[in-house]
Amino acid sequence: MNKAIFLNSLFLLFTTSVFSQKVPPPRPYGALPNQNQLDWQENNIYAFVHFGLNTFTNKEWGYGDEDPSLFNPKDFDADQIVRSIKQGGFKGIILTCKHHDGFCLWPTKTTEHNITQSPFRNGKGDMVKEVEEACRKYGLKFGVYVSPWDRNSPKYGTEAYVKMYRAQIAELLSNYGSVFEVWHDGANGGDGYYGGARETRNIDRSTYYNWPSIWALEKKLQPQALIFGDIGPDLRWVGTEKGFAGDPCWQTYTPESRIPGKPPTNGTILSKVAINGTRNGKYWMPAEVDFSIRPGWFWHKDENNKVRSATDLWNHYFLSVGHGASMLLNIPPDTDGKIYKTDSINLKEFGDILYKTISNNLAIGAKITASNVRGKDQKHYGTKFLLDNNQFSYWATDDQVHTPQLLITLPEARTFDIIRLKENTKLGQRIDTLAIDIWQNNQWHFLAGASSIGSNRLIRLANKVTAKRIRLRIIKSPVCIALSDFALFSQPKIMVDKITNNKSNMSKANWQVLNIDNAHLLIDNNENTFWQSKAANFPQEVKIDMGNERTIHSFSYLPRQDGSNVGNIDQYKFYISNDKQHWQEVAEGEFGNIQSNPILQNISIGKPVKARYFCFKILHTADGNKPNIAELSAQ
Ligand code: FUL
Repeated sequence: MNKAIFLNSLFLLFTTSVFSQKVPPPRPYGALPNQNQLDWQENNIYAFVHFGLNTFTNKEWGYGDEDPSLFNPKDFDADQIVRSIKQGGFKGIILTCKHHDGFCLWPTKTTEHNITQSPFRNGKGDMVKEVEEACRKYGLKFGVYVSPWDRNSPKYGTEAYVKMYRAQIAELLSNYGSVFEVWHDGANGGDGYYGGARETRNIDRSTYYNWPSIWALEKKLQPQALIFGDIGPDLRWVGTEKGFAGDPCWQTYTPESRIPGKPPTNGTILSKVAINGTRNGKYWMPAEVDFSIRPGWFWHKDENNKVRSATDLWNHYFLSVGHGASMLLNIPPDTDGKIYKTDSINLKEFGDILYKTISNNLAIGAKITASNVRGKDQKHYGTKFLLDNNQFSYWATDDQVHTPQLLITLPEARTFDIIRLKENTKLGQRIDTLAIDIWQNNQWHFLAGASSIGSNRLIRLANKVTAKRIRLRIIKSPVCIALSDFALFSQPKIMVDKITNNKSNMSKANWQVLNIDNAHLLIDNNENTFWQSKAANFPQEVKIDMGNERTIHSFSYLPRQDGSNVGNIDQYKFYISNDKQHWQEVAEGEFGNIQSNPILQNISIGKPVKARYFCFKILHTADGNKPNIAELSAQ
C-alpha cells in the first residue's frame, strides 16, 4: 500500500467512526423516577374496591365493634367484580383488605376479628385470595389497602399493635403473589371500640408506626410494589378526594415535612402543595387521584341513583391521568358481593370511549420537522421517535437549545380535540411550558398551552379543530428537550355533546393576549387552568385580540376553580377598541361575594357593541394578592 492510499484509508476509518458515533444523551435533570415508578407510567388507571363490614352496616367508618356475623355476601362473585372493572379499562385493583374498623378480609393469624368469624363460605373463606385469583385470571394487577388505624384492636396505641400491623402487612405481602401497590391511608387515631374500651386514643403520627421501617419491610417482601402514602414514598396523595389533580401537577414533590399523616377529617383538607406538586421538587413522587364512583367509599343502597356517569368519569380521566397523575377510582361491591348494574354499565361505557379514543392516534403518518435535533443525529434523537409509541425513545435537542419548535404536517387535514404529550422521564421532568398552534387561513393560530408535561399530559380542547399543519413551541425549559410522544385523538361525538366540564363553548382559537407573555391559560377554554399575574399592584390590564370584529353583549370572568381563593378579582373596568389605540369604557363595577362563592361572573353590557379588542382592567383583588383569571370571555 502506498503512503497516499494508507493515509486516505486512515482518514476514512477516522471519519466514519467519528460520524457514526452516537452523540451523548442529554444529562438527566432533577429528581428521577425509580423503576417501579417508570412501570406505573403506562398503568396509571386502576380501581379501588372498598368492601367489608361497612357494606352491611351501611356506614363509611365502622366503630370497630361490628359483629362479624353481619358479613354475608351471599352471591359474592370475584369474577364479576374484576370483569366489570376490566371493562372500564382499568389495569389493576386495590382491595381494602382491612379498613379502619379492623375487620380483615383474609384468615389472618393476627386477630380474631376476621373473615373466619363470618358466615362467608362457612368461615372457610379468604376474600383476598378470591379477588387476587380473579385479577390474575383477567390479567389485572393486584394491590392491597391495609389501614394503619384499627378501631377494633385492644392493642391500638401500644407497641404491640404496631407489631401486629407489621405482621398483617407481612401476611398480605407473602401469601398473595405479586402485589403492585400497597396503600396506606392517612386517617389515624381517634375514638373507637378498642376491644371494649370505647375511648379516644391519639397517637403521634410522626413516630408511632415508624413508617421508614414499614416501607423497608414492604420493599423487602415485594420489591416491585409501589408504596402509596400521603407523602409517598413512591406515590403521593393528591390532597383531595374530589377526583382531580392540579394544573400544573408536577411529578416531583417536596413535602412540607417527611412525616406522614393527614387528619381524620380526611378529604376536607386540600394541600396546595400536593395538588400541584413542586416544580424542581426534591423527590420523584407523582400524585394519585383517589375518588369514588359514588358519593361514599362503601356501597349504600340510597346512592344507587348517584353513580358517576361515563361522561363524568371521562372528565375526571383528563383531570387525573391527563395531568400526569393516576386515576384510582373506587368501585364498591354491593351487599350481594357484586358490582351493582348501574356502576357496571357506566364503567363499560367509559371503557369503550377510552379504548375507541386512544386506539386511533391521528398523528400517525405525520411528517415532523424540528428546529433542532441533538447533534443533527436523526438516528438516535430524531422526530420519528415522537410517533413510535415508546415512552422512552425520544426527540432531543442540543444542550443549549431550550425553546425549539416542531412543525407537524399531517398527511391530510384531520379533526381532533385531544393532544397527548410525554417526556422521557428517565431524564427527569424538563419542560415548563409549551404552546400548540394550528395553521388556518394562512396564518398560525394559538390553540392550547400546557405547563408540566412529564410522563403523560393530555390537553382536551373545548371544540374539535381540523388542521393539516400544527406547530409545537416549547416556551420555557431550564434544559434541552427530551420529548417522547406527540399524539392526536378525537373523542367520540357523543362525549363532545355531553361534556359539561367546559362551560364555555365559544371558540377562542383565534384569540390572543396582547400585552402579557405566557398568559394563554386565561383564554384556553379550560376552567381548571388559570393565569396568575406576577404583580400585586393595581390597576393591571389584560388586553385581548379576538381575531375579528364581533358584537359583544356581555363579558365574563371566572376565578380559579381549584379551591383556593387567593387573588380573586373583585373590582374591574371593561373597555373595547377597534384599533388597539382608542379604548372606550363600557362597564365598571364589583364582583360581590366572590370570596365565599367563586363562580362565573357574567356582566352584561347595557347596549351591544361591536369590537375586535377588549381590555379587562383589574382594580382590586378581594385579598390584595396577585390576581388570577381562570377564563376571560366576551360574547
Ligand atoms: C381514607 C379513608 O378514611 C376512607 O374511608 C377511604 O378508605 C379513603 C380511600 O381513604 O383515608
